[in-house]
Amino acid sequence: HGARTTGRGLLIVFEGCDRSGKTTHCTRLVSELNARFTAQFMRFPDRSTLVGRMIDAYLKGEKELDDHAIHLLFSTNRWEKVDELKRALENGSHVVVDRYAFSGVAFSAAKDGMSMQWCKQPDRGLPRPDLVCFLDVSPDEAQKRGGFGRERYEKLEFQARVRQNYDHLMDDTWQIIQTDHKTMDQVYAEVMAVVERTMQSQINQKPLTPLWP
Ligand code: FDM
Repeated sequence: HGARTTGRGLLIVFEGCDRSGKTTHCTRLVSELNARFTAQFMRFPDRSTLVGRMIDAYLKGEKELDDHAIHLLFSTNRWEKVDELKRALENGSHVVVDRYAFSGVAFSAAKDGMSMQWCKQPDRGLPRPDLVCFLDVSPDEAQKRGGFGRERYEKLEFQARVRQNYDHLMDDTWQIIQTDHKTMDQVYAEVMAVVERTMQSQINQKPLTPLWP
């Protein structure tokens, strides 16, 4: 059966600020991986669940929630999907995830009075990704790409604080891909290169470990 994986699939997470191109590259990666393996797409927040609908209302400004409460809902939204996620990986499917616990911490901790340490706690124990693809975009470039939409966090100064928080979450599973002044295809080629490298390093099938060490 050729290139099909025999062990667990890879957990590949995409992170980055708004307008970094995460969703575009996630979608393309899933379809290209599916030509050679089995791959599945997930995204957080998953707005289709009951909890996800509350998050959606919050992001659209239709609902007010305490900063701690919305943080815990974002985390709950991941925990309600963790069985599905683990099952897919154990069945040998790669899973490509558009935002994960790192967004949870980077965004919530950008608010006054919310510490990184407090924010990390509810996501402790989630499966740790094999690769975090961080798509970096400068605020200037993000503006040029059509500016920000109307959702709650889509403001320049807030995004700058989020970007700083990401710096504190990076470890050796992260690959930073600069997207400024590059075409979609150029960025995608870099994404594919780091995914291929991760596949090589996962050839001896390291088991899943929990966040955060
Ligand atoms: N976001 C996303 C959070 O604040 N916490 C989280 O845990 C997650 C997963 O939700 F502004 C924020 C990030 C973004 C918003 O994300 C919606 P999408 O990717 O634009 O749907």
